[in-house]
Amino acid sequence: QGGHFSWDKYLKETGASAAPAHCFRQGATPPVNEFKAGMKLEAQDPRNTTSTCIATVVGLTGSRLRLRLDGSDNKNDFWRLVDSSEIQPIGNCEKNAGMLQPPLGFRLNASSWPMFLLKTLNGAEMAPARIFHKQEPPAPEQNSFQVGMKLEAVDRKNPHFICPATVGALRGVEVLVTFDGWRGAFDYYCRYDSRDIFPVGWCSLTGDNLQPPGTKAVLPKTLGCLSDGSEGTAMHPMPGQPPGQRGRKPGRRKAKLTGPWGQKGA
Ligand code: MLZ
Repeated sequence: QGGHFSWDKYLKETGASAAPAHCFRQGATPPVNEFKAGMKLEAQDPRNTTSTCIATVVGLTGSRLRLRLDGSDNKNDFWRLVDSSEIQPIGNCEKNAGMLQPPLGFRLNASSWPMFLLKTLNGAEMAPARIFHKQEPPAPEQNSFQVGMKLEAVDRKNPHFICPATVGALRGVEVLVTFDGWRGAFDYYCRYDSRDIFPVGWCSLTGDNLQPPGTKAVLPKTLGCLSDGSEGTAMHPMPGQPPGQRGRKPGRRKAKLTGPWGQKGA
């Protein structure tokens, strides 16, 4: 739970502060996850958001579900919070006069979809309606993030990971999520009310495994955990670093991260 990373120590050492809870579109306590692997539900196809598909819970992590669309492959799993409005009990689509659709990349001939649907639902364990949450938490009225605030965020390139991050910039209703220790390689802009960003401490409440920061660190010069001037144990160089914007130039004053949050990438 939370690995060896300690926000307490990290915030002290970085002199940063956590974005207050009211900035986020997340409840004060994470939503209870009563789903089980194997349960089926309806989900919007993330690659074709007008389609409602059948999905199977293939994993659980904290308040999130790892979902796989029935009839799809195992390369396009996606994660949703249990209180996401993008998941519904089976039957909801039909109730609203909709039609269940094959996922983008349906592995069979389109004409076999009706029979596939019948078979996939026959005898399936359907997630009961009572374990769904009635609604998503309301969005805060405005973007009240500030540059420099810390948070926990889904790494959208590796969406099973939630990682320590910092608000890098603000752009109207958008927030630049920058991942600590990764020199920009995983950064993205999202709306301030995105469900992919969480207050500091979220993962320790849900039981999610918060990843430690990377070792391609952008650290204040005064940081107590900088030591011998050698490169840390980062996995590989990060592409796309705009010169002079973030981090150190290669070959200059490199930092080794020896803090209590560990040194391993993933
Ligand atoms: N170990 C992998 C994943 C990095 C995840 C970073 N998250 C901000 C890599 O080095 O690509």
